[in-house]
Amino acid sequence: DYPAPTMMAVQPHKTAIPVKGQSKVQTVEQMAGKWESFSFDPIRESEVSRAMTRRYFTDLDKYAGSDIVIIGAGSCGLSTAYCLAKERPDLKIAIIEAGVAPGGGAWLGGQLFSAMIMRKPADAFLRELGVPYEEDPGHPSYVVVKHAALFTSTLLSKVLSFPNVKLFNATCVEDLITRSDNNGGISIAGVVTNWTLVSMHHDDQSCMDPNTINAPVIVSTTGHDGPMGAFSVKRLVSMQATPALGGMRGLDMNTAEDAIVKGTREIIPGMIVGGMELSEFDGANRMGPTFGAMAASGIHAAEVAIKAFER
Ligand code: AHZ
Repeated sequence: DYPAPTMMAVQPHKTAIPVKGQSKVQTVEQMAGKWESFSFDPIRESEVSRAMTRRYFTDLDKYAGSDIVIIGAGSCGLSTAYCLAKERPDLKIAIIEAGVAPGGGAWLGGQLFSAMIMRKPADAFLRELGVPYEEDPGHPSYVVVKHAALFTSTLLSKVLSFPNVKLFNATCVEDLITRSDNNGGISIAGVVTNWTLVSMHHDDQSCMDPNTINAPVIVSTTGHDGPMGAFSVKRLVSMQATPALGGMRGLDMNTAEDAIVKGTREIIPGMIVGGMELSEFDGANRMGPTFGAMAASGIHAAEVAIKAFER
């Protein structure tokens, strides 16, 4: 059997390019027309397990002390991650996403419709990412991305390409790590995590204690209330760190988008809230299927997070 690799030997980001085995095939074109003789390079099954687990556990070790944790990989959280990672390649940024699939509600434009509407001036973020869009003739105030998934997959792939970002998906933030000050206030010192499947079964399984990530700054973008949404602001209320939530209000695109972008801020020391989670805290309107505010709130959240980190 092969010896288990030591933690010291693992360099996850330097092994991203596949090492050639026995295969003579170098390009896709060279595969064509040779299917009779096609075969994969040989592999031992346990190698596959080790290749995955040693990287995952190395990342768990590395990001147990993160610089910034983003909770929720929806359109706002991913926009925050992109801006943070681009601006500060020196920071360790962990993204914790409860779902298996990151992206939150941004895989469709609204209901089951494909097109994603972005009100100007958030079209600047599409140009930044290189996402193609079209103008709607006679409607100069917004642009249209032909499929919301084109925006979300482009943003996600760019975020995941940054070497200083780790996405832990299927992982849930189930509590906040807090510190008390002498005046009865609290500040944030990280997050408490668990596998989402475990978090969903605390009532019918024996206790499985969670894991922790320390970080001086967290950005919470868990969306508006729902099965898991508005997690961090609801937790602040239950620990009596803030008064009752304002509660998200009805749909009004014109007030909602400006309010979310302007209101993106640090609500207690070390915790920045952006995207639709903020609508629950502030009692702001919802905007429905227009996504410019999620991108702009992410840009704003990244700016506030860097200031908080540098304090
Ligand atoms: O799975 C959630 C989703 O991907 C994740 N999440 C929630 N609670 C979590 C927890 N731990 C880890 N405790 C958690 N992850 O957070 C993500 C939130 O994404 P979203 O798309 O729901 O929120 P957003 O604020 O990024 O975008 C909102 C998009 C909306 S909602 C809306 C309306 O209802 O009017 N309009 C827009 C544009």
